[in-house]
Amino acid sequence: MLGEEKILFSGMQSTGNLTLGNYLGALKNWVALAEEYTTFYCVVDEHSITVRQDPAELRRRARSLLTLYIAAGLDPDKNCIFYQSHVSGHAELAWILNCFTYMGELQRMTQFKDKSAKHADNINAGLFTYPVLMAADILLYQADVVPVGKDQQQHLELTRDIAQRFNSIYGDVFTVPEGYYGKSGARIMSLQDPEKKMSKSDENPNASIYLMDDPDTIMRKFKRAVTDCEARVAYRDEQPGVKNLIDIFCACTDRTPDDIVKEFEGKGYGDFKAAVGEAVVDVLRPLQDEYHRLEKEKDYIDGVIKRNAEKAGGYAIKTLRKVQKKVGFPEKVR
Ligand code: ATP
Ligand code: LTN
Repeated sequence: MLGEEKILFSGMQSTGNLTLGNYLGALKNWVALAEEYTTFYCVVDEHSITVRQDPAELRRRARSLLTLYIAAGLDPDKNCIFYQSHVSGHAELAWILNCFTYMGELQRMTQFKDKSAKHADNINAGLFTYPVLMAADILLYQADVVPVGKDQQQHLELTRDIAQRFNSIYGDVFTVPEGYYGKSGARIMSLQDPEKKMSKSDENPNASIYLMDDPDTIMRKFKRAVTDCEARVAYRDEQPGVKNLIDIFCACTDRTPDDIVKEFEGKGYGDFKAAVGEAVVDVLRPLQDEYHRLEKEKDYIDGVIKRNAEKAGGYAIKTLRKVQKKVGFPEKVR
């Protein structure tokens, strides 16, 4: 209940197919934390249009992502699972927070720099102010904790700065949130370039394991994963490809790097890669089965979408009204 339990907010963009990085870096932690908090798990579809999208495809992916949240183990009766675009408060608060965020702060964001390099033909203002909308998502629900992968740490720190700045002017309006970065899996790297994070928008399908990949595809991608010519399973920065595979193995099995290095002492990369592949297949199988079952439950999913949008909207409006009053917007005449 609000006021008793602490509040957790997190979200994912409905762009591309979810990868193992999204699962191990975020979704898996969401499930682990769900019991301890009042939770809001959002499909942040408004963030997705910072990059051009096909409308039908975006709609399909948003529903698929929402279904996947449930398939991963989040009970939609206990966790508020909803679409960002169904709660207008996100965009409304984002506008206000835009006026409390500096250009210089946004210019420093590495995700903006990366994405504007990648989409040089469409460097739109939304891409630039993306972190402000993310801050609005979080602050609207007065979240205490935000589980994300390490790549989002910079955005989360900006959210904290915006909250503190607003509070220092208007009093205690926002809870200042903490980031939560899981122990293992916080940064899963590309299987083809271990210096780059595994990303659902990577053009090379061999770089990522998609959550819906079948076992043969998974095994094949691991077989082809880039390693090195050391021919030794070791957990060290000089062997980033092998290190990443160990990280994946650990996150899927809850084992430690030491333990894995010992098991593969004197063995080649072939055996090791096959073992990592099998661990991943085992983790993804139940999730895929549940997803395919839920996909067919149209009325059930529709009900979840409707109920939870209303519930989220109820929380959001409280913060929004408070903020509007603080900044000096006239109250509505009733
Ligand atoms: P895109 O490539 O489209 O920017 P993405 O794969 O980075 O997308 P997001 O929707 O931006 O995915 O992120 C969803 C969540 O997954 C975030 O919490 C993010 O930190 C986490 N995440 C994304 N990629 C990784 C990764 N390689 N390792 C660990 N966590 C990740
Ligand atoms: N920016 C995040 C997605 C995101 C998010 C959020 C995560 C949007 N709003 C609020 C946590 C909380 C990303 O690109 N991964």
